[in-house]
Amino acid sequence: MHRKEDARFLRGHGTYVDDVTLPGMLHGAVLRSPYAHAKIVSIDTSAAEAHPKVRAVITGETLAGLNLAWMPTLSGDVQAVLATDKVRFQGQEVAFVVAEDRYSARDALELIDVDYEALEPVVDARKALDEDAPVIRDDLEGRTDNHIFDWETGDAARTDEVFANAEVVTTQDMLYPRVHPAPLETCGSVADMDPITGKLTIWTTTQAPHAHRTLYALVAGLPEHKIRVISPDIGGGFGNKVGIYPGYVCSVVGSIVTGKPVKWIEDRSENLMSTSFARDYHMHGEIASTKDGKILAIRVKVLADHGAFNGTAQPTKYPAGFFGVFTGSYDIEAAHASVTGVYTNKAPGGVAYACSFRITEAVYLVERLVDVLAYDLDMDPAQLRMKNLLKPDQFPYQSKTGWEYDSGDYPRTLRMALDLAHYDELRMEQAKRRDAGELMGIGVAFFTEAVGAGPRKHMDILGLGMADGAELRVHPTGKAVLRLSVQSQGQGHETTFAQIVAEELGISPDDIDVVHGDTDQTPFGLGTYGSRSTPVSGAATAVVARKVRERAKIVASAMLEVSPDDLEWEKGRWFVKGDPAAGKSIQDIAMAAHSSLELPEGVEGQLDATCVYNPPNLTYPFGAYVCVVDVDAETGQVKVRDFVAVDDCGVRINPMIVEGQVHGGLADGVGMALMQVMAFDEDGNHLGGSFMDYLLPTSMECPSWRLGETVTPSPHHPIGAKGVGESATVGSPAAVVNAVLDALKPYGVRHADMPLTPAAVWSAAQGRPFRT
Ligand code: PCD
Repeated sequence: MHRKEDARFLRGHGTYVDDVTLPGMLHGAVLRSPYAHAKIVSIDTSAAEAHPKVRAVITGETLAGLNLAWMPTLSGDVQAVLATDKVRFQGQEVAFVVAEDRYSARDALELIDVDYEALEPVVDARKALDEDAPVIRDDLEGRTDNHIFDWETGDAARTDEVFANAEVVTTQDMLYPRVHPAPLETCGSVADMDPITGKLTIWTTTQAPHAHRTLYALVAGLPEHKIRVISPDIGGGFGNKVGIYPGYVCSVVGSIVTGKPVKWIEDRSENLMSTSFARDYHMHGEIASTKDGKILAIRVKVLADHGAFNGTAQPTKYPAGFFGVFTGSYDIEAAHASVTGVYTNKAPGGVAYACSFRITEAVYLVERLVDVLAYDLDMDPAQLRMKNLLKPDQFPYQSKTGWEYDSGDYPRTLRMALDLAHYDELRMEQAKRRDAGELMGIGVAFFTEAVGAGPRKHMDILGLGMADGAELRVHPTGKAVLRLSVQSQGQGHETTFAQIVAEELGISPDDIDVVHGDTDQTPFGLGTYGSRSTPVSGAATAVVARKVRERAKIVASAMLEVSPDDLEWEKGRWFVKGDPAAGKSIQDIAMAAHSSLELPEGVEGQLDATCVYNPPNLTYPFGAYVCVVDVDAETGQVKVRDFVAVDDCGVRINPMIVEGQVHGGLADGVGMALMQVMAFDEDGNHLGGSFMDYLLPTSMECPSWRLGETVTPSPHHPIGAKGVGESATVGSPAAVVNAVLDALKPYGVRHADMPLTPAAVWSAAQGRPFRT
């Protein structure tokens, strides 16, 4: 089925936040810090206030008066909305100007005079805990260092024991560099405080409208029923739009102060420099095995750079997200990880950019370690994986770090990927090319993800449990409207969620309207990220449709004058067992439910139902990827020649959408592996503030993806579906990096960090003899 929403998107009729225009609307702009670390001595706003088109200038001091200068982050830290004492990263929000138009607002920023006293910045996370490192968060009482948290998982003693007795121990340091979700649409909001009703309406770029509303209520003390958050069409989220940014809060304050609606839309550089980054994990990994390649244990120490405020996104109990799945897809004896988080003078974040809370880092770690082990043992990396993959009869599988993988047949999926790629022939071709002095690499990666957060008893964000809802109304004529707590940013929910209802009730998906992204119109829920919409709200949707079906059964029994027990369901109708001609369609039943028909016990006069779904477990999609690259030995340029991706996300609701999701994620992976990094100089200047410096992959750098699929339904999901939105971003970077390093093997290169730019590849191979 084609995407219903494309009818408006392809014609340019989407409505994004920047398309919202209200009568009398004013425009806001943010003044940002040029320094990574500096004391604010004074701020003079008088010249800006005198600008004829300026209506208000808001500073940290203004906000402090309202008790809004600081706001909570997703991790229970606080973040400055507008800086009062110090600036702690380049691009930090310092003042907010509200003017009659966007240009005047920007012009007036230049009239604000801020006197800064530069301080030494902490740029390298590895130096953040040095004795003499400047303390970044002196706003926090009693703070004398830049340490945020220590967290560990697994069994340290048992892991040490297995390592001590292992025949082979392989060690590798690796960096998962700081990257950015970089959605095409930047962040923004239009805030409208109605001075008469006291109702605040915010159109905003959010992946979690309900959570935002509750937070505005709690933080600003506004009554929750007087706040309406509307997340209209969103031009990509990728985790960038989960949290609340200072600009959103400023637009709200701007509207309260001026009594007019205030629009704030970020530009590209602001988005790249100040909104949530992802990754930035320095990992020291170790893998123990037997001489013939049976993996026994994995041990890892991580130093996590969280920037100036701990704004990382994850359920409360998991300060390192779901990094605990770093044991990957393998049957091992013991595992242990420890993660230390530190502050640096960089933008806050640590969002799950196409990653269910640090799973991307975890998968990269284990898949690089397995390849490094293959290198050391001189084994084929595909065979080494095959030897160690979990077997189908081990599911549900209890991992050594406490995760219960729901279902899988890993060897079948890997075999399919290798077959599709013609793996054996590729290895033969590679041998020939190496003889001819050419660099060709074949990279294999296998991943398991944990998506669909989460069981409410284990998972919450800022105290809000991670269940999600769905409401289904069936109109008298049998058309339906489904209201969801999750919010699409391009994933196609208006199509797939209608398809779930259609499948359960036999109403055409075209007759089902999906409503989302408006807190006044939808049930409460925590929103869309971590590929949780299908696992959680998708389950709620199936359950709610089944409730409607059960109500319809009771109505049908009254219509047909038989007992409900004598009815049988076929898609779209209830009929009398043994008499298929005597039946009523769901449309007939909907009309009858609203008619004067005397209804039996169990229905009140309509079919509508609601559901809040509290998932019993996460879902565990998985996949096998094979990447083939050619590397130019002279320039270091990598060309991705072929890419095979076999994904298993359980039952696929819309195969075309799933393939689109995979295509997008694979492109993401090529970007991270080969060209993207948020770099900083030693003063903390951001070096990736535009798409000229922070490179996004285009079709030019991507091959024509070749996809395969296996289907292992999730046993606990009502329709057997697992999430898929982030799978390819999680699995592909390791495949690309493994391929490039496989190409460089003749030079004796065992590891090099992402991004493998031509310069990085070229220098990795320097000084090593290789026949040409
Ligand atoms: N599906 C189907 N089947 C299955 C699964 C799934 O069909 N089995 C489909 C659904 O329904 C949707 C999609 O597919 O439509 C997806 O899903 P999921 O997986 O559930 O997910 P979601 O929740 O919906 O979403 C989310 C994701 C994420 S998370 C991300 S990053 C990204 C992805 O999604 N983002 C985005 N993808 C995408 N796409 C687009 N277009 N855009 C965007 O933005 Mo995070 O955490 O936020 O970082």
